[in-house]
Amino acid sequence: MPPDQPSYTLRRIWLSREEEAGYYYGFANEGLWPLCHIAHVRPVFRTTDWEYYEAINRRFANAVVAEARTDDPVVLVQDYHFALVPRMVREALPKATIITFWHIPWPNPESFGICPWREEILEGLLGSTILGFHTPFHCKNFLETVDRYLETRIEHEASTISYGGALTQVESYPISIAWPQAPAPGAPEIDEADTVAGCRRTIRESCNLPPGQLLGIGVDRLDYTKGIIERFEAVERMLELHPEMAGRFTLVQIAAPSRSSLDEYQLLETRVRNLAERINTRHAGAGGAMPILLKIEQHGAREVNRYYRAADVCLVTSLHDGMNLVAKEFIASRDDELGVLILSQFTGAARELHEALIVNPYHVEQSAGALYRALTMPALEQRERMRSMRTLVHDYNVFRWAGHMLLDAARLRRRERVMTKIRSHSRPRLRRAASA
Ligand code: GDG
Repeated sequence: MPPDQPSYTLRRIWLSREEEAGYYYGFANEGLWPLCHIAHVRPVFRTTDWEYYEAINRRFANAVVAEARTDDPVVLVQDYHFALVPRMVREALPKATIITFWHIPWPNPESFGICPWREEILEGLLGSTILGFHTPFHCKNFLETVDRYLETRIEHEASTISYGGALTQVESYPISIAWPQAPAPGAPEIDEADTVAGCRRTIRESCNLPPGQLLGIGVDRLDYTKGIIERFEAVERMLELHPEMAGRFTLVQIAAPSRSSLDEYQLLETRVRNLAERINTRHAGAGGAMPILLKIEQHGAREVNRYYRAADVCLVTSLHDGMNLVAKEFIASRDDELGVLILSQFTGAARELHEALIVNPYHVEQSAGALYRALTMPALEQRERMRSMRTLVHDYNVFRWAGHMLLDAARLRRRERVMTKIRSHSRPRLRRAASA
């Protein structure tokens, strides 16, 4: 992979339909996903799903162990689908350095305690050498959860957990994106259609909107954690408070279908469609421009980028989100230093992007106010805010994220090697002392 420029080998692990339903849709996405997000959707736990989850985690762990070329490989485990893999790999390869990254929030101990297999999940994760979360708050929740349900020794200052004689370092590593590459010297000029002016023009044309239309953009998987309903309600409230905006403002909502075989997701799609229709009927402008253009389909990455560049405001209103990369992608796309980001306080990104308009998505009036403020913000203020956020996302990009974890792992490996050496030097001396 990637096929046109092979640089690494991807090994696929095959699942049957029943395994996919139990392991992926069931335990991972009807159990762990709602369990870890405060979005008021009740997690569903079934013993059969758990059994699939264990079996598939075992299958992946076995594949990793079979790929290992040394007895102390570095293994990276990604996300909530693989909570048991770290311990399974650790049992087969005790000297491995296992870095696990949990991409979603970690809830408080009471919420996590709902999971009937909470001890097993915690034990699984504590097979890791390093366990990463997006924010210090998620780390704190994890430490408190372990403290509540397992017999361990926790060093809060060092953020380590000692369990069964092994140590796990719990750290925050806020994820980011790859900063777009600047064109190489002498490279041909970028296509007119991809300039900000070109994107503004062609996106409005393709959406049948007038050239001067104020445009908002939302890009999400169609998921109940993303606050799409609350976003639409904020648009409606803004139009009620500022009727002069009717017909002048449109929110384009890209909603990529996701986990659509699950009931909660089908229900959400119906609610989102109905609400958009109701708001459009009530608030369509005189010229016919709708307040909400709902696009429930997968878009190409270049296309998504063109929407970011065409927009006046990007709305990220998640009810709970580990990080939220859309916020960072929007910023990276705006080399014109314009555009306003409205960002939910319940995202990891809000811990870093202080110059966004931070909102509580449950507070409709507040979000509506922020939307109006964004649409009327002077260019000078937009530029100040955008410039500062661009510096941050440029500097803390995804390579820093990965590099930071790998450097920490290298430090722990070095320490372990030194300790092994010291132990092997001191052993003969201890034996001599004992015999004397
Ligand atoms: C999890 C955590 C954490 C969306 N629609 C389309 C499309 N997208 C892309 C966006 C963005 C990505 O999907 C969504 O990323 P998020 O970070 O917002 O959210 P999750 O998928 O829930 O990811 C999250 C993340 O892991 C990383 O750790 O930030 O908190 O929940 O890149 O652009 N991309 C394309 N077409 C679409 O229609 N091409």
